Amino acid sequence: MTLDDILVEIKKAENIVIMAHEAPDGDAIGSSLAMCLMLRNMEKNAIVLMKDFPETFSYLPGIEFIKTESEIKNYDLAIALDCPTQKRINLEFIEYFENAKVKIQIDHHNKNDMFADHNIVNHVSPATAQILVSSFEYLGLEITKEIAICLLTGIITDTNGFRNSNVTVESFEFASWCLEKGINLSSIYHQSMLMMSRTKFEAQKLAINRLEFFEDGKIAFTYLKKSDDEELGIKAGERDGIVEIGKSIEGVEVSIFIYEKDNGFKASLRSSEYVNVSDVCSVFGGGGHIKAAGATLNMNFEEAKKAIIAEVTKNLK
Ligand SMILES: [Mn+2]
Repeated sequence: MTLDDILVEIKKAENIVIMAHEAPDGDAIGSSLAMCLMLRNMEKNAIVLMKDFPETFSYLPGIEFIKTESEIKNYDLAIALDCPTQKRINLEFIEYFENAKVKIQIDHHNKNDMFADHNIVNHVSPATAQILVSSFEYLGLEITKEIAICLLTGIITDTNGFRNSNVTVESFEFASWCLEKGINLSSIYHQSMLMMSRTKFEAQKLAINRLEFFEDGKIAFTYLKKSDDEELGIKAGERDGIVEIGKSIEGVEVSIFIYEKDNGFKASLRSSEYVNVSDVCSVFGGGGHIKAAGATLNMNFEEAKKAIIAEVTKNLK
């Protein structure tokens, strides 16, 4: 299960399907498109199966290879990116993963269940895109300008704009290499991190107004309900970044953001210094990274709020 084995599998395959976790973020989209463009440069028939990605990412090269359905049923190779467990692949696409002759996954999540035939998992990498940078370099595959823009987007978004403590020397080295290549880093930073739709702004405004502090200001909590989605017209990705707001406030160790889904609430957690929010989320069957994690709470609002705050409080000590 080395990178060389993966290259062998890629060379053998003709039709390749790529997918990432549902509700795709910048790393999921950027990594998928980078992989797709690389495979197409190798004369492979590759597509990305993905839906509900934020429109602010439509500047990414290769966006035309993102499809929501596939004519091919049995792919030679399926590649899952940025996805810690098979369960997080969009249900509509899971059959294409299951039916593929060979399955590969490349990921950086803390609790990955090694669900593929070949698993490349690096917990300390800040982004799947960054694993792809070193993998492509190791395999001697050319990172074109288009591919680099996708990879850079993944690294920028998953490090929260180079601000999270997961950022590494390699993140900056790649950014610097992109600058040397003439890529407009400032414009990509702006489009991937700062640009927001009007609706996203309204959602943030509402979440800020509702933000409450607990445990002497060490916990920040806010939420959005389904009725807010309907009222404001909130779409996929437009809740991204809300959880970061609480984390930026002085004295806050853990920021919690929950939003209503069909069967309960999805919780997003961020910590600043010492709380392992991946552990907190695993109590509810979720997971993620030490300082950024999530879980689904199959409860009503009051129960969900109480349960998640109680679990975080336990971990503050
Ligand atoms: Mn990621």
